[in-house]
Amino acid sequence: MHTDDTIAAISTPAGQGGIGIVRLSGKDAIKIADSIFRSSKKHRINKTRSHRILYGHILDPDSKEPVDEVLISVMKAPRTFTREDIIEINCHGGAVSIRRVLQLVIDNGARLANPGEFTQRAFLNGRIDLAQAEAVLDVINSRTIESQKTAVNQLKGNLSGKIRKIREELIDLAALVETYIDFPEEDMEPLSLKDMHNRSLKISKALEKLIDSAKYGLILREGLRTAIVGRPNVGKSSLLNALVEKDRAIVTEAPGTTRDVIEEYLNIQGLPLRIMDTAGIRSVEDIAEKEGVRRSLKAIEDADLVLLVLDGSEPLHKTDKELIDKSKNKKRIPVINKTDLSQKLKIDNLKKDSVKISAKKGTGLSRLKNKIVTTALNGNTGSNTEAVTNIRHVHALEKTLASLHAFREEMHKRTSPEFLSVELREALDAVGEIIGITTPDDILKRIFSSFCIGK
Ligand SMILES: Nc1nc2c(ncn2[C@@H]2O[C@H](COP(=O)(O)OP(=O)(O)OP(=O)(O)O)[C@@H](O)[C@H]2O)c(=O)[nH]1
Ligand SMILES: [Mg+2]
Repeated sequence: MHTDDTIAAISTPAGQGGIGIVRLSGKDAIKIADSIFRSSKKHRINKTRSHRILYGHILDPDSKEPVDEVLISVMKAPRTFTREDIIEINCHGGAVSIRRVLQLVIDNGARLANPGEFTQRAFLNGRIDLAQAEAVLDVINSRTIESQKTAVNQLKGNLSGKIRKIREELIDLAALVETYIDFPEEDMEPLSLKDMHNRSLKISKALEKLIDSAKYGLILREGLRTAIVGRPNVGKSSLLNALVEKDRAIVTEAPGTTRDVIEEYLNIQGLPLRIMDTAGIRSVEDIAEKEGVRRSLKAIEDADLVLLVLDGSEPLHKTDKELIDKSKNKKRIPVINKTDLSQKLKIDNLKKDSVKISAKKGTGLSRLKNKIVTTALNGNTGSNTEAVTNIRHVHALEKTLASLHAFREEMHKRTSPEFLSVELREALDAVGEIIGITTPDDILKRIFSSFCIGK
């Protein structure tokens, strides 16, 4: 990884907009910008104080033709996002003018940035740690206020602070163990064994608490995968449309209308849902419908939550029973639809968890929404904007926890301090991966390559 060159990219989304920003970072950012910028007051960027904005024109240095009228933000190292000199050229937001400016910047010595390379430099130059860098992406990608708040907290360093504290406690514990390696003639006393045991338990508790918060946090970040399933014609697509409040899926009186999985996003009380309408399940010969049924069964498997739709106006079918069975190990809400018609359905054992609705008339929907939130969060209703939201972090926390567990086991077996110290070293490495202290290069690469260009 070399950071001695100057990178440039368009940092605003493609398409037309009021403004578009070309961003530069690196040791030649100011020189390059000066070579194509003319201010009417003859201001030079290199003579300008940091954190100022200059007005002027970008000129083609060969033809001296004006390319665009711009504002230039000047941010000089080290008080910048990347800790390098940063120049942001605010152009007009059309596709042509911003691309011409980018091309000029490249012609004059900058290199096109890789995805996430600005953030990567911020990380490599110690401006933010890895968990904060990941939070940058989460802020951009968040879909609800709750998930955005959680991402901003992580960006502020709240999670990193907790991780650093755990690391420090692990280092203290490791130091205790090391004393017995350094003075082998001293036997490990019961008192200090107890102390080490208690310290490691305390760290494990903190880890468990973080892992626990991820149950909510992962949903917050990824969206709760919710599958609407049921046999044909029970009103699954009608339910999807009612929930998202638009005519998203086709509804007809003919069974077998939906053939493919239709996905929509929905925000219920801050809980992001990826809600999927599926093909009605029955045994069929039609090839396309058969494939649809296969996908529906897969959707049940993959779902975090299953909305099992039953037709209240008909007795329970064999297929209903099969679906009740197929989804029994899932978080599931039986939804009894068509309650506007006379009711013939009998489901004694599922009744208490079920919610009655009429997708057609729009009744019972707010009760269903409440039930979705409580079922999804398992009573964990407190909005926890400090939650761990990243599966990579969860894995690292679990690895740390496992090493600490092994540490205590070995301690009880009176294993020699050298071996105990190995377990703690592993715990330290695992927890350090979260903030980028011990993260392998390939993982770093993967993380930053998932960013957009210009971030
Ligand atoms: N009376 C009444 N009819 C409903 C209700 N919900 C849906 N329907 C009707 O039931 C029929 C089937 O609705 P869909 O939403 O297409 O059913 P589906 O489960 O998606 O069906 P497939 O895609 O074929 O599996 C349509 O004629 C709807 O108008 C309801 O609450 N009450
Ligand atoms: Mg349908």
